[in-house]
Amino acid sequence: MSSFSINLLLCSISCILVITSTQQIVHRRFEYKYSFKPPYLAQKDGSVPFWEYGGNAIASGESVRLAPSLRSQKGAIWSKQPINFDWWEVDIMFKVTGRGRIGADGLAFWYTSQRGEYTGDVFGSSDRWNGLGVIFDSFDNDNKHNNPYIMAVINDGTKNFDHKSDGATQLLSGCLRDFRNKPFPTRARIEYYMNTLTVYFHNGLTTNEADYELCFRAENVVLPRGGFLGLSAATGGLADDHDVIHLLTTSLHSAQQPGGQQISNDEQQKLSQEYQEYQKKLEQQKEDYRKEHPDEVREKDEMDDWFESDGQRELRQIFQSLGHIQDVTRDLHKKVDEVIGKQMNSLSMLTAVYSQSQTGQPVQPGQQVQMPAFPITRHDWDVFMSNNQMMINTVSELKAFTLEIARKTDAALSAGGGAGAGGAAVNPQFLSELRDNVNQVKQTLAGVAQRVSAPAPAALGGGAGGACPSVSCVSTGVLLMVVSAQLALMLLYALYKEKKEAQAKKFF
Ligand SMILES: [Ca+2]
Ligand SMILES: [Ca+2]
Repeated sequence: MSSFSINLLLCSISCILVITSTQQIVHRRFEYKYSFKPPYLAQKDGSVPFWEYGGNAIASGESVRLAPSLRSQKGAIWSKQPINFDWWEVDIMFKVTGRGRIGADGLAFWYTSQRGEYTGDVFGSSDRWNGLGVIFDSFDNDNKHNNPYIMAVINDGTKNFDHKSDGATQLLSGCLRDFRNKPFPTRARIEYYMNTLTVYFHNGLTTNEADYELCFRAENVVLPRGGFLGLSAATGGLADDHDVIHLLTTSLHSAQQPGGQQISNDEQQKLSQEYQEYQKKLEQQKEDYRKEHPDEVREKDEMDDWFESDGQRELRQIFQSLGHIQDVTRDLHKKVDEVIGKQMNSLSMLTAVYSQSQTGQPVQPGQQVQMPAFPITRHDWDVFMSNNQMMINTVSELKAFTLEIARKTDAALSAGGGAGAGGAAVNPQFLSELRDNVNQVKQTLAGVAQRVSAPAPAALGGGAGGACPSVSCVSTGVLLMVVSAQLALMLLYALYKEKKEAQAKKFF
């Protein structure tokens, strides 16, 4: 067995040991024997471990091209073994790309009691299948302008797929989604649990894991037990490239299912032993490889990325604390917004009270006067404004500081990564500098938090304006004028900034 397949096995076994259930009662287990993924998807001899492919399909290290963009091509890949669990989830990452505005024919995922042909009539696989086909149909045969379409078709082995109607009368359920020519690979997650079939689709406009959308959910679906997993694709007169980047299978076990939820001690021991053996083998092979290819040692050492050194761990911890600081900053930002909102409220209240006192209207019974009737002085206003400005400055300083740290961390990480690949440790000077910076940010944050929570000194209190005579220092008109002048200035600045940005964009 080559070192690449050992890599895959090692990773998969560790995945089994590491993956724990995130959902309440569903226990999940990654099934490496029913999965393939890059890198080293195919080995040097072109074979894909645990899978067989045929027809026009070609496997490389990075993907399986089920059908290339040539006329009338068909290809498929099938798991060598039938599955040995009842409920599962399959995540497929694929790309259907072509230069035409429309393409053909499409791609299909299969879960069937028998493996299909490699050059069959239904998207590259056999007709009259027994089980489930999830079909990504690119070409609109019935000309109803409803393709590309994703649909599930269940067959008991007796029916022929009706291409003329795009399977419209046979499908269990489906959804209209365009999966061709997306900036990132599209993805589908097919879940079969407790006789409920759910298909989610990721439109490939982002790489965000959270962007799966529900395509459909169907209940009371009964599929044959112990089926084979497969993928196939076909082209016609029009032709797209049909590439599958990964197929990841996870078995799902309910808490009640005996043996499903937890690996027994024996099994765990066996797996650990297997893991140790593979690790030894891998080390041995790495050593041999180093002896044979001294020049390529550096590239080979990338496998060490699976394990973290002390320096890497420290960097990871710094990243985590940076993330934490970001959260705190966001909270602070919210609080500052709240404070500003409250200040605006107080200001409007003050204006109302002041205008009332000016007109000499008596306060109506039941009307609440929350603030004493006093005018806002110029001095109070200045203090208020300077406090505000101080807060804004502090927040922007904080932002610049955080960015600086992020930049330094990036630099340190890349320096550390480079050094790590060379076998050396991360520069401790970088780390201590980073730590100091993080501590400084923490202190600054604490200072800001104190300032935000502390009562604004003198502002709006009127105490500092004690020297002011009982006659108002500033009339409502003047106050409103100052406020509107301030607003106008802000507006002008925003416009100016926007113009500058637009100019800058033009330049780049
Ligand atoms: Ca079609
Ligand atoms: Ca159609």
